[in-house]
Amino acid sequence: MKAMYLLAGFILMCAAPLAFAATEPTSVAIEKFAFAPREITIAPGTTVVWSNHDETPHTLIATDGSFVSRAMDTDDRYEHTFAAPGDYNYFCTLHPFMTGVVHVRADPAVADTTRKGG
Ligand SMILES: [Cu+2]
Repeated sequence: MKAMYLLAGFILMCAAPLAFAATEPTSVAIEKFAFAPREITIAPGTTVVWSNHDETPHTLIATDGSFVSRAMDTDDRYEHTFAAPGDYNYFCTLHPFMTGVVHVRADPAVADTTRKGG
C-alpha cells in the first residue's frame, strides 16, 4: 500500500512540472549532512521541496521562525511556499552545523548576478 502511495507521488512529481511550469517547485536535497544546494534564489510564490536522502533524520527551521519542519526520516519530504521576498536562513535542529539559505527575489536573474562569489 505504501509502495502504491509512493508510486502515485512519483507520477505526480513527474507530471507537475509539465502542467504547472510557471510554479515548478525548486528541490533541495539533504545528503551527507548538508543541504544541496545550500543557497538558492527563487521568485516569490515558489515552493521549495526538501528531500532527505540520508539514513539519519533531519529537520529544518527558519532562524526567523517563519517555517519549521517535522523530523524527516529517510526519503521524507518537506515543502514550504515562499510568498514574500527576503533572505530566509535555516538550519537543522538536530545538526546545527547544517545551514542553508533561500533568497526570495522578485527578479531572480538580478539576484543571481549579485550573489556571485558569495
Ligand atoms: Cu540534520
